[in-house]
Amino acid sequence: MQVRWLLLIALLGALLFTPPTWLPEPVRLRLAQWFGAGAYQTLPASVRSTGLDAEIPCPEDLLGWRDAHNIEGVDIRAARTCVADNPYVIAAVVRGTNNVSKATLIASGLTPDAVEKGRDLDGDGDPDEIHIRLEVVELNGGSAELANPVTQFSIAPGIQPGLWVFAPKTFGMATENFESPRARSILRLPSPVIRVEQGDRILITLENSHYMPHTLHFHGVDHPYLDADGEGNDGVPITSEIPVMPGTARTYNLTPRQSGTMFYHCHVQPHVHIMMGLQGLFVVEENRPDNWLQTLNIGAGQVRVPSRAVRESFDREYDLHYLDIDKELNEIVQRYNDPRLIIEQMHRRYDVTEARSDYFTLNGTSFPYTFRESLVIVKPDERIKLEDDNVRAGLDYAANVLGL
Ligand SMILES: [Cu+2]
Repeated sequence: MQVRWLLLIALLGALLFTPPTWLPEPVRLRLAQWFGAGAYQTLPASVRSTGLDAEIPCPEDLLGWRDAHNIEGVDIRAARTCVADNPYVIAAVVRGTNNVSKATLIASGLTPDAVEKGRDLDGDGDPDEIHIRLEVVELNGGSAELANPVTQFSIAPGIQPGLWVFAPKTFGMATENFESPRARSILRLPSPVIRVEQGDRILITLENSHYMPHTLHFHGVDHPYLDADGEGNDGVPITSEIPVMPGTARTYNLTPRQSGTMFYHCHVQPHVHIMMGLQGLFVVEENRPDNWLQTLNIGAGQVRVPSRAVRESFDREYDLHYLDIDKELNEIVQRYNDPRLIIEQMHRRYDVTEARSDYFTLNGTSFPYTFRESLVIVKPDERIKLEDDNVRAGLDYAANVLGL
């Protein structure tokens, strides 16, 4: 009798740790996330019981996210890095979150309206009406109840500066499971790369889920100063508009005519909000027939569904997002919980002319995590396209701080 019970418990345990393949995909993903071998072992050193455990340099790819996939008819290339993006997110943003199955949507964590794709206006086989919804998420913020920051995103082992990021609209919890304080993979630094096609009619709604006012400003992207209703469309308070207040939303609209790599960011108190992480790449791809784009690249890095124009001339494409972090600024949200005190410290006391670069990040992480997911891997004679925001960020920063 007892042996039978032990066998049953062992069998249940084995099922939870390695969910069988005949279970539906979303169920398997949930089991793997909650009970899988990777659920507990990759916590950053700062939240472990002992400080002596070493982190695994290259965690096992339990969910198979590194492999090439075909999901919803979308060919997603293999990632050669240790840590890769969720392929269900990629499939959902290529097809549109309004066009994929519920199973894919659930596995992606995105809401049905996160990236809506509509009509094909020029009849060339791809959607030209795109509606993106972004929220604002705080990572590594302070909590009156907990000793460690919430929701955690480590830029390097044990290094968790306070961050604000634009994030795609998601459902469910911000952490990866009930036990873990870590942010789920879709919520991270940097803000997602937004990728659109020349001539697309783009609507981008900022749903301000944060306790501070923010806006969206599309730097270098060709867009009208006011929208069709005469409302602010440039994101610059107070000249163009009143900021998007906490709990409210505003939709910006644009039809970019020029292709290129641009930059988007919040324009409220930009000398600090941009440096907190509210900035991302905005890439306008050349118009091609049947050009289904990876509208969001979460965490930047390899573009696993490159555009037609990129595939014509390059073997692979990587987005490179650089951000340097000043501890003095980024720790403010960990030291204070009252938004009034955060505003006072950040907007009045913090002196940006004395800013220091304590950490440098590439695609949201610093060494040694850059080895996990930011490597650009090249074989002899390959042609690789690199999209990078370094010059844009520098110019934009200078323009904002020096009033240029
Ligand atoms: Cu802001």
